Amino acid sequence: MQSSSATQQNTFADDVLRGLSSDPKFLSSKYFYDDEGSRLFQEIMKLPEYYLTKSEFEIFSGQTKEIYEAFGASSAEFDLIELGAGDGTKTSVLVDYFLKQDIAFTYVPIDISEEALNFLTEKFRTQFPNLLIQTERGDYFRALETFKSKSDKRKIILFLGSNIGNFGKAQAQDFFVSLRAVMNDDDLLFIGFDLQKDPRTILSAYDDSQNVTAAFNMNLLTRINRELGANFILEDFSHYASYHPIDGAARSFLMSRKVQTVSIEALNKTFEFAAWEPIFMEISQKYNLKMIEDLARASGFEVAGNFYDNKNFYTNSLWKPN
Ligand code: AVI
Repeated sequence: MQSSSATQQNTFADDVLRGLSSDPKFLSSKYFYDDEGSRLFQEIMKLPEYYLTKSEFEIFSGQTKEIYEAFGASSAEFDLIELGAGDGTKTSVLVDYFLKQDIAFTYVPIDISEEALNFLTEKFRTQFPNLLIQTERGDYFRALETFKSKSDKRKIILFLGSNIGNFGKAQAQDFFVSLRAVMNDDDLLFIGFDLQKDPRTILSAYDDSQNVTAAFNMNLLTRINRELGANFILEDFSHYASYHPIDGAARSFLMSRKVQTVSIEALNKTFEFAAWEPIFMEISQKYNLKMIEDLARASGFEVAGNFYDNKNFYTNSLWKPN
């Protein structure tokens, strides 16, 4: 039997093979987050151009009481479930407020990464010694199912950080349909959506002046070199970001600056690149309110309320099953 890390390696190799054999070529942004990628994402969140994290934090810190009330958090004991552990900065604002209201709840971060869960648990245990924490490791749906068999309390599920934006439209709907299937009628879902706005504001969030986003994308080539024995020369690729105001999608590409051949040992294969051929790296979908409402309805939910930052750059949308 393969160890789980060997299995993960195969999936990575399979996905790289599929992506680089396609026309147009693509790589999945879910592989951005090795140690260096996670560090670079922390840097991105601090960039002046990357407004998303600041907007969501402003909502959480400026409207904590309103969010608490909308959750109906005082009525009965509940589980506060977070999909994707993150660094907990936004969630800690809610947790702090909830603890001060003296309500009974358990915080349940779910993540595929053991390290991310350990980091967050450590941080929250120090910050909130009285908080009940139960971690679930694994993919979101399986972990939710497992957790459901351990607790029959009402569930409030957080999916923050505009992570839904990294799914295409059909994939986003499939995701919410699957989530609805494991939710009870009185559970709630609280989602972070980045909103459509001045295209220049969006574009500069993905094309920052310090080139951190470029390094974040390039790091996936470094990861493929290291883990799959490839020979990508980073200088022969350049990062290109676009925003398309009709479909509301920001997209990142790595452009091959010249005709070149890259070989990947683990795949026993070479890949040809034409001059200025793109590798599609990531979608960051931006929403408007109609898109959010349509998506909720199509996935078996209705929008119970939206919370906005002062600039209307971002919304945290509260959905209930219908
Ligand atoms: C994690 N995700 C929501 C980020 C985004 O905005 O799409 C990832 C990212 N890519 C480039 N900058 C940030």
